[in-house]
Amino acid sequence: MKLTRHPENPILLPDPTSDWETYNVFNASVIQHNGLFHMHYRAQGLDWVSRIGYAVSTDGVHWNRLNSPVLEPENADETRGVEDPRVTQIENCFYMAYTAYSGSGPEDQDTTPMFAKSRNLITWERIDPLVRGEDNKDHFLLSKKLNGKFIAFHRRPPSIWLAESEDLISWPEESMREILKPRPHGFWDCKRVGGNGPPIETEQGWLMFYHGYDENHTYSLGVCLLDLVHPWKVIHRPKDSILKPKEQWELRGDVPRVVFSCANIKVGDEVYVYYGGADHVIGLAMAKYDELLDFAMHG
Ligand code: BMA
Repeated sequence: MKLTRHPENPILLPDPTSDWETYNVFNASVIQHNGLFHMHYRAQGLDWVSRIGYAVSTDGVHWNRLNSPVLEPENADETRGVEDPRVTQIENCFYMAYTAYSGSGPEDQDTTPMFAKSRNLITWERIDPLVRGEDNKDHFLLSKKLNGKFIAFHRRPPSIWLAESEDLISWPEESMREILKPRPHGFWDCKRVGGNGPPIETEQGWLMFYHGYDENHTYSLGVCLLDLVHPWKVIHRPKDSILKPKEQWELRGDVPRVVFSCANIKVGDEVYVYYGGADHVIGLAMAKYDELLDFAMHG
C-alpha cells in the first residue's frame, strides 16, 4: 500500500514577494471545519525564523493564504521560531501543538513542545509546554478526551511517547509511556520515529500516522493501529512505509530526502496526508480509507 501523490503537487509554494514566507513553506496541519479546509503551516522568510501561516480552501488542494502569520515568536523559548503546527479540535476549542525553538542552550534541549488554543483558528493564546528542559517535539493532542483526560503524543528520542493531563498544564511524569520504538537496522524507521497528525478514529482503533528516518537521514511515512480505549497499546504495525521521498521536490530542497507530515484527515472515502517536501514546499498524497485501514490492520 502506497499513498498516491496529487497531480497538482506541490500544492503550496514559498512566496518570494513576502518577507516571512520567502524561502520555505512546509510541515502543515490541516483540519476541516464548517465546510472549509483550514491549514496552518510553518514558513521561513528573510530572517530564517519560523512563523506559522494560515490558509483556507474549499477543496483541500487550492488555497487562499492570509497575508501575515497567525503565530510568531514571542518569548525567549521561541527566538529562532515556532515550528511544525498540529491542530486538534476538541469540543468547541482548537488546540495547536507547536515546537518552540530557542536556538540557545545545549543543542538537544533548545526545543520546547508548546500548546496554544483558539476559538477561531486565527488568534491563538499560549497555554503551557508539555515538558521543559529535554529534547522533545512531534507532539499533538488526540481528538477525544479519554476518562476525562487529554491525551498527547510526543517524542522522546528515539521513540513516540504518550502523556495524559487533566488540564493541559500538568502532564505528570507517571502518565508518560513509550509506545512506539524505531525498528532494527535496515528498516525505513530504524533510527527515530515521531507522530504525524492527530490519529483518525476508526472502529478498529486509532489510525496513527508517523514518520521515521533511517541511516541515510531519509524521512519516510508509515502507519500503525492503536487500541481505541488504551491508545498506548499498538495493535498492529505494518512493515512497509506508505510514502518515501521520490519526486525532485522531496529529494532536494532545504533539507534533502524529507517527507514530513503534520496532518492526516479523512475526506469522504479517502485519507488526505499533507506533508512538507524537503523542508521547502507542501505536498498532498492520498489513499482510499478502506485500503489504508486494511493495510494498517494486516500489512
Ligand atoms: C525534524 C523536524 C522537522 C523537519 C525534519 C526534517 O526534526 O525539525 O521540522 O521537517 O526534521 O528536517
